[in-house]
Amino acid sequence: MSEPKPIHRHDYRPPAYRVTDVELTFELDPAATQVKASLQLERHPQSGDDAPLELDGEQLTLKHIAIDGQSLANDEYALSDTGLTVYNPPRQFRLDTVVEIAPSENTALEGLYLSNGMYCTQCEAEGFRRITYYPDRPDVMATFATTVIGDRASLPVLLSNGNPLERGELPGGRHFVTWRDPFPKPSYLFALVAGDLQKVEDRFVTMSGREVTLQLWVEEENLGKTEHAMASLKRAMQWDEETYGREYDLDLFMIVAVNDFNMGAMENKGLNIFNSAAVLTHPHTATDAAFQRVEGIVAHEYFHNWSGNRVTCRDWFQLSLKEGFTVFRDQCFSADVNSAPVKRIEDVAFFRTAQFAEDAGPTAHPVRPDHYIEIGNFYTLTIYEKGAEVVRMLSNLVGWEAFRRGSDLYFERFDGQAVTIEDFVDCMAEASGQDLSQFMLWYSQAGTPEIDAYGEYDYANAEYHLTLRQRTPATPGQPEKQPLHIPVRLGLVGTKTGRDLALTLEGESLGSDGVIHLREAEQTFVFTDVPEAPVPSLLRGFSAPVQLRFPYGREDLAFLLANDSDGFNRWDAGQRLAMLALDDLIAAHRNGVEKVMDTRVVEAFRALLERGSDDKAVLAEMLTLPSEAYIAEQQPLVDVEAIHAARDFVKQSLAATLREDFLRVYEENVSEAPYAPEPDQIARRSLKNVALSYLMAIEDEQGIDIARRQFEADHNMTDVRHALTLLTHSSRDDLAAPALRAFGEKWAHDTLVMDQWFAIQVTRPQPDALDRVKHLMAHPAFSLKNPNKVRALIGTFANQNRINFHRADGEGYRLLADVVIELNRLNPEIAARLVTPLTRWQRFDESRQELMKGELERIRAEKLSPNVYEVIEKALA
Ligand code: B3K
Ligand code: ZN
Repeated sequence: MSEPKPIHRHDYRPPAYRVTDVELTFELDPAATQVKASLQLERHPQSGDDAPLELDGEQLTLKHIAIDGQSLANDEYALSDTGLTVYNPPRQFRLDTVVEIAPSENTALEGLYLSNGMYCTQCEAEGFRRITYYPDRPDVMATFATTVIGDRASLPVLLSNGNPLERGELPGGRHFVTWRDPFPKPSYLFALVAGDLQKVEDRFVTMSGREVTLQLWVEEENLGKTEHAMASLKRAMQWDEETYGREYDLDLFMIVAVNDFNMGAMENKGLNIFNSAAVLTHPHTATDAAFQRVEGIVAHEYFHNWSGNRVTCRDWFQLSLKEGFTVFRDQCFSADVNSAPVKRIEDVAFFRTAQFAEDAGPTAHPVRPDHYIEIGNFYTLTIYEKGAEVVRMLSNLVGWEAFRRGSDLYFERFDGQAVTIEDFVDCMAEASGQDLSQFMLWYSQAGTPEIDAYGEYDYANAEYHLTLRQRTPATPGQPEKQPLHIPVRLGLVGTKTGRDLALTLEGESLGSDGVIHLREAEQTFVFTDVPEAPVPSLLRGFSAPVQLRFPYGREDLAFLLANDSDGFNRWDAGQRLAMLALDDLIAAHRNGVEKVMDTRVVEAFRALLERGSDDKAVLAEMLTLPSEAYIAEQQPLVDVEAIHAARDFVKQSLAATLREDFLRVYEENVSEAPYAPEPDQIARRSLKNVALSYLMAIEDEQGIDIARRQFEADHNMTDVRHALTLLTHSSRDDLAAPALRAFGEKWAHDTLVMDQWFAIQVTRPQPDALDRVKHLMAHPAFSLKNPNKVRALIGTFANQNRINFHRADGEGYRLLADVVIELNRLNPEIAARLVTPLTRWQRFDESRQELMKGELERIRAEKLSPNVYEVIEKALA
């Protein structure tokens, strides 16, 4: 077996031929769909006369090939497993091909496949080559006309990109629809859907007064779950007009919900295809978190119409150009329409857990990678979330107005083109007049920068000296790192007043909340006219994706938790305070000494509970302890049991001491109002449910009673799921079993709710969790072919049930490896993603390291897809 070879960014060459127009005709059939393609091609002026035409193509059966109507002789072209070469084509010509493909056999869910009897496509990044022979690269942009032919009775709805041109009947009970997309696009944005679907329709009038028809296509039983997505879409359209001056460009915008989908959703031009979990909601089936996720993803895909579709990527190394920018845009949108501080807290809490872990592991890569084997492995937290943090830093560095001018320039200058990250950053530099050359290192250097900060108050001179030292640890292939340009937003909080002091740096006033620019390996910033000793509040709002350490005392943190004017840093002070206490308890557990709860943490929590807050959602976040995954990220070596025990101990101690407060907070926030996914209601529910978690931590009768009643009251999925989780995770089977049974029976017909039912059970801390996973894999609602099921059951277990996945006997690892081996054959993209927890073996004790590596070796012995091969090779390098 030949090893797959990496592709290097520096090897980029423009295509030898460009495609101007494409005509496609699909005759749909599960086992033998016929795809006719007619491409108008033109040789690039810089390519030689003898340049062959290279087209990508995989798993296609070629039936016919002709140039300008002349069939090609066998020696005029060559076929391989990965494509088709045509020798000596003319300078300008039409290429006609006919191929046959088998959607029903497509379990990888790339290209054209079947989901629940519905035909659908996923072409990003390289799925179009499984549909027809084509230069399947983002820098080839063409207009597409697509005719879809199918059986009228079973496939009444036939969709593709753009506008419908023509439709009609055909012999044999078939019908057709022809679509035309006037905007030139790369093949990865092609889409086709055919099935028995129903639509919900609405309209949006753009800022220039054009009317756009909005359609959401779903299976009939889901018609009642579309309202929120449609409302979100309209909000997103309006937000993009108001915030970026961008309006929608076609007369029709369609979203289709499908059950089998590798990712959340896909931004195909005019025809977004969504994982049903990322679009369907109903108060009884979806939690607040799901409502918010749907809103964010609908917006994200819509925003891609400009940041991604109108202006796209030159090559896949530039992926973060569209993804980082679009995530930044959807984050700002969600912050604007919900609680901004909570959105930031949630995003950063996730980022510092999951992206930091990626950056510290064997698959670490820069926001713009230099090479890859399989681009499908690079839809990562680094490309998406760190990419968004980099764009956020840019917007903060140049200021919103210059950023907006820069984005206007970018969209206007590059409209209809496939461009690079430099093109984007150059627009920002041009619009702001700033030198962003050092900043570019954020795109090329992998790893999480660490900043060690020290501060000293000079009473005699009323100065505060702040020294920052930066260092980025080595990552695979990048042993040496250079100092980055890091914006650090900060305040100095006066210890007497509890207020932000005015910041004066080298004679310049920065207001009371300012940004300093760290560019050197070490820099000291001297603030003058500081009238009292301050506690520094550093990296406010997480102004850069770094790990910042400062030798805070616990009093300092309690002080910031109570006084910091920056909501984000107030939360962060609480997290840091809890971390100090947790560190002690982890050590106590390891040393076998009695655990003692830090009273300062208890008092800080008591103060929070008593004082309350205007923003209940922020308060709920402040009362939430760092997750086991985050705690693990902060340890030099992960001690799974000690982390679990320490966190449990803190939770129970807080619950026991502050029981009355939690009870009061719970009761104050109960509401009978009809469910709405609005910020105020969501905030109350989260606060109430955090309180209930504490009450259930000690499992006293009153807590149990409340949880049971909340479950039975059946008001909305947020409350029901939370109560069910607490009952299921309790130590009492007489609580868990009946609730799970009732829920499972009630929702057996709803695949998205069953996903939640799986996830709730496999996160149980009880030692039977692993057996349950195995048992549930045989459940009729489970299928390895459905990515949502795999994520809900296996992914959730491996990523969120740390104590059981990392069982000392290695059974958790073995189970994961077994599933990865099977999925490697069925769906390589999902398999490569699922194996991630095993790749982090370096973080654990020796015995677990051996067990994890053993499983990785066992996977390596299989005949691997390029996806899994690349991840395993990195993990074992
Ligand atoms: N652009 C898609 C990514 C799909 C790629 C799958 N291999 C989703 C998104 O970021 O909007
Ligand atoms: Zn995206």
